[in-house]
Amino acid sequence: MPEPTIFGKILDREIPCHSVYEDDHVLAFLDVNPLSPGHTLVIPKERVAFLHELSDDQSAAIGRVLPRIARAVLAATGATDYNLLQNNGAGAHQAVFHVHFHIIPKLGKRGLGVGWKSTSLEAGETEELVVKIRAQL
Ligand code: DGP
Repeated sequence: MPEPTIFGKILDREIPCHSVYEDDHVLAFLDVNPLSPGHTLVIPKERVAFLHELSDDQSAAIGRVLPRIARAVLAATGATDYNLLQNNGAGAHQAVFHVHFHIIPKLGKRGLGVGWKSTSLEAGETEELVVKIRAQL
């Protein structure tokens, strides 16, 4: 068995958290280092590192409650804007290798800062990618 992640330990009640929601498949709790007040983490109880490893059932369970938890965070903080962030892999800033969704209220300057350096693709690259991705689905 792999060593449990910090979120596995939270699920096992080995370490505490400020829980705001729980059901049979999902736990949500406040981030210990929030980018803004109300920064909440929503995790599946299934212990996998990356979103693409998550079962359809657990994906559905998370999808079902994310908007509800987001509404509660907005109502509690007074925020109207927020980011939903989900990092996969160390190169994509993932630090805890248990799937998690961040709900991050934008409150003035507090919240997620995004560097969005958009690019464009070479001629034909888009069509090629569509073919390749569709072939995998
Ligand atoms: P990420 O970079 O997407 O893997 O974000 C991991 C987040 O988890 C980060 O915002 C801090 C938070 N975090 C790490 N350890 C703990 C913990 O022990 N308790 C809580 N509540 N949050 C944690």
